[in-house]
Amino acid sequence: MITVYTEKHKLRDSKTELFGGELIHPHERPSRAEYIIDRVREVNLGEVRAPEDFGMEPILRTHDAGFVGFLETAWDDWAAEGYKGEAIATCWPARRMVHRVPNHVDGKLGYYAMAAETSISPGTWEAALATAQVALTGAELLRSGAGAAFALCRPPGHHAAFDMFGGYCFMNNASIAAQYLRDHNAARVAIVDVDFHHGNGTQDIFYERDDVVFVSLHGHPADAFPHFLGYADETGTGNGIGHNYNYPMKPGTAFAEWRRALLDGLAKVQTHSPDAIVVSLGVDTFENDPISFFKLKTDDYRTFGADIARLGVPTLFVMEGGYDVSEIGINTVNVLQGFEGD
Ligand code: SP5
Ligand code: ZN
Repeated sequence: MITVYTEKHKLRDSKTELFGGELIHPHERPSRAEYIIDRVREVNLGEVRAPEDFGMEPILRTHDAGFVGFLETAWDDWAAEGYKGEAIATCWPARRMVHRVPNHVDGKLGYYAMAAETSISPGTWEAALATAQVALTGAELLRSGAGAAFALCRPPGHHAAFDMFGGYCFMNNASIAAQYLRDHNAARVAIVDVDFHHGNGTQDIFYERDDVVFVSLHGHPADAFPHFLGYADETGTGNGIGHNYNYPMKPGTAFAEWRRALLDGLAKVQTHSPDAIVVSLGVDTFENDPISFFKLKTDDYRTFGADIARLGVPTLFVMEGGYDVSEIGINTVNVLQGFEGD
């Protein structure tokens, strides 16, 4: 299968992540994509190609224009204040406060952030924009007849909502790709999110819709980030009722149980007969992942890649999380090889 990749991901190289009360070297770092592209090349998965430029229009089908404008200038606005560090939100429109967009960058950061661990650094916007184009290029490959494609996105996207960034994410690459497919002949699309974390952003974007089905397997929000979305009783609203499926699972969940949830979710996907599937592919479900608590092993990734292939629907894989270990390359590519049956 074709991999879409650009070195522009390296422009996202934040120096800080607020973690355990410290500013640490971020888990979401450039070496992640390097491990993955190295493995893609090592196993000769297929052609690696650069993204095309689809401009802003398909991004604004998914994200709020004010939010995207904020991301574009956030670093410059922050630097203009004379602050010494990276841009981190420190205040929020919490319960019973007003949700109006402030003028000051401190207020804007709180308005548009869903979490504080994700610092905005120079180059963040350029990398986020480039990786949205990677996802769109992958979607265009499906539109033009490919049975599968891999969008090696970085930074990841599934925590980014209509008008929020956070969870290491800025724009929702998988959602932008799904919307592109909807706008180009796919009547129904399913997004299957196998990242360890709940895809709160993706759920938010499609929650009222019946044309994009969302299935997410994740650490239970009572125990895991993003903590405030991802319960099993979140099933959609309005036209979207019955089109959102969450599978929260407890600490220590191993592959047998995880796979039962996946197969259940894939059966739900089948009942909606989608024309295309977008897989939000995080491999932070791995037993050695430093911030997660599922227990998947390297061979399990091949097994579930094959499970997804059995649906027989054109599938775009969009990279999400998976941290700090060289196995993220092997595990990610195992899914793709399992899908291809080799
Ligand atoms: C795309 C993606 O995988 N984003 C993940 C964002 C997680 N951010 C908050 C992490 C807080 C982790 N707490 C871990 C406790 C480990 N003992
Ligand atoms: Zn994750």
